[in-house]
Amino acid sequence: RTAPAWWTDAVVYQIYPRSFADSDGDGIGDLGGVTAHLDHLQELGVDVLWLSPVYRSPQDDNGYDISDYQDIDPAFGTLEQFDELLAAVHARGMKLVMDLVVNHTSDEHPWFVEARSSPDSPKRDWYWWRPPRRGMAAGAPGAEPTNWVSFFSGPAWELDPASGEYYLHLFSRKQPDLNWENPAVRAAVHAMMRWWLDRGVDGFRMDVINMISKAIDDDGALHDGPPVAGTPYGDGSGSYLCGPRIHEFLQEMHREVFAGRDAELITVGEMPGVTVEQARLFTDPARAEVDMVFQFEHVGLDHGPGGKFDPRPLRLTDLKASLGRWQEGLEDVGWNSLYWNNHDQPRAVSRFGDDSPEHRVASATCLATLLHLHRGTPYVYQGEELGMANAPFGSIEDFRDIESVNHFRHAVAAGADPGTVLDGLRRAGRDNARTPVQWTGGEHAGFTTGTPWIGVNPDHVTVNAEAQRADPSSVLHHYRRLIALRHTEPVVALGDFTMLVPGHEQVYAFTRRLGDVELLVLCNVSGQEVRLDLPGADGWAGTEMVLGNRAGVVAPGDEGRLQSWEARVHRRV
Ligand code: TEU
Repeated sequence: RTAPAWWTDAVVYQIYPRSFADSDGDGIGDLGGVTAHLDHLQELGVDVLWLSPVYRSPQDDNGYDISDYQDIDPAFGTLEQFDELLAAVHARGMKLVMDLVVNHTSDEHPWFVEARSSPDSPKRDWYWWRPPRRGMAAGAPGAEPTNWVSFFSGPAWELDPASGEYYLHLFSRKQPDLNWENPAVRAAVHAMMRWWLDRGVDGFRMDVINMISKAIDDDGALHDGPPVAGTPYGDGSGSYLCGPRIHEFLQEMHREVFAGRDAELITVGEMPGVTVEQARLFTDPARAEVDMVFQFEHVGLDHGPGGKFDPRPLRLTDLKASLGRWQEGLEDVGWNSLYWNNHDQPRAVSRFGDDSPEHRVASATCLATLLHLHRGTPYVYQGEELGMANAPFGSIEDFRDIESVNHFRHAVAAGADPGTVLDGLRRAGRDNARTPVQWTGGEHAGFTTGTPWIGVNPDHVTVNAEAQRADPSSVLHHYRRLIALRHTEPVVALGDFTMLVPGHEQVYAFTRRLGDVELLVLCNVSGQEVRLDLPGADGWAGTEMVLGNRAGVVAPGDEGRLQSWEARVHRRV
């Protein structure tokens, strides 16, 4: 048995640079802002920083549309500033992971510019070009090569009038999909990745990496998917999620890029729709693909019949069943990543907790404890460590995100009530996670001296890093304690996981065990006090409480009483 990988007891912190900190007063966060706040991250205790894209980009999707993989966007700084940041991160004993966005490029990337210039261009086949549907005129309604809907509303195909052909874009029309069937595309991506590793970066978070292999016929044809209710489109995910060559492509990437140096690196594949069974294959070290994946099951449980913008209440029992199945599924092979939110998801405290003044701190720290005590590598999204909440967006003009803006336009054009659509965006829109990090209670929350590119949440007056640094009972201090616990107590990283009371509607409870050491984790995921008899929890009376989020000690014999949103970790040997 080999020693556990270094990242098993690591905590990763995600930086969305645009919204982290602005150092030059243009209202957009930048690399200088990250460098200036490394103390905050070091004090938090995180081991790895994952930087959302900072490459040169027209910023149609805030940097997930890349026009030069080997340069920094001027809005974020320069390559020299990047090198300074990397050196500063390493000097503090932390690592830096880049976002790798290679399912698609920007339509302004020279590869695509060349591909578009002529059907005879040698780069033409680097993307997915197809003629109109048989018997239909280019541009006619429904003439797209397949019926696939784009993630950002409307068809996943854009007509290029010059050639009369369409190109595929699963995301925005400014994000054409690369054709991974072409070996030259793969070689170019591998070379670019090696260039970053040679520069000193410590790994990659791979954007929608399970979409790079598309199912095609022998003659190259792509196929329609089942209809999507309420739209003229179809769901193509059966053709592009974990497609036929995905494992081959990832194994090839590992051989070409990571082989020989993977022990020091961390790789995580973002994989919408991935199942536990697939994740076992992707993360089995013997297969040499990726270290861990981001799965989406638990962040889909509150999607209603109308999708993510039609949320429904989450049942705690469903959450336990889902997370529990992932714990079990990856217990003997592979590894989990653990997250509540990121730049694409609403804020955790607003979604899974309660962001009212009465419950914000307790629910944010309860959720944090619950997640970080699972087996897997936890990811903290910027501001989560402060209990930052969803934003009180007014009108559609307050939104910046292409997904939200497009959804509003399409839904309203299709006859939906604008107020209802806005409610959905307020609950689930990605901009909730993209308001500036709240450093102080002062102007623009200390994020910028200029005009922020998106509104600052007015609650920064009370919720901010400066205030929390001075308050030992703050969300920030709780995250520090949680992260420190993972670093000092091996059972947190490596212990077995056993779910308790799976049918309980309020309490999320489990044990972890490594050798003789056992932890009991009790979380009241509700605003009401609860008293429970824990089957299988005898022998915990009077045990040491190593972490808790509510004041007071537990009286012997009263272990089963949990205050609203209380979370406790007990330890015994
Ligand atoms: O997101 C992939 C993804 O499938 C979704 O989470 C997506 O953000 C959207 O919300 C679907 O409804 C990744 C990035 O994280 C995201 O920011 C990018 O917009 C997207 O890929 C395209 O690069």
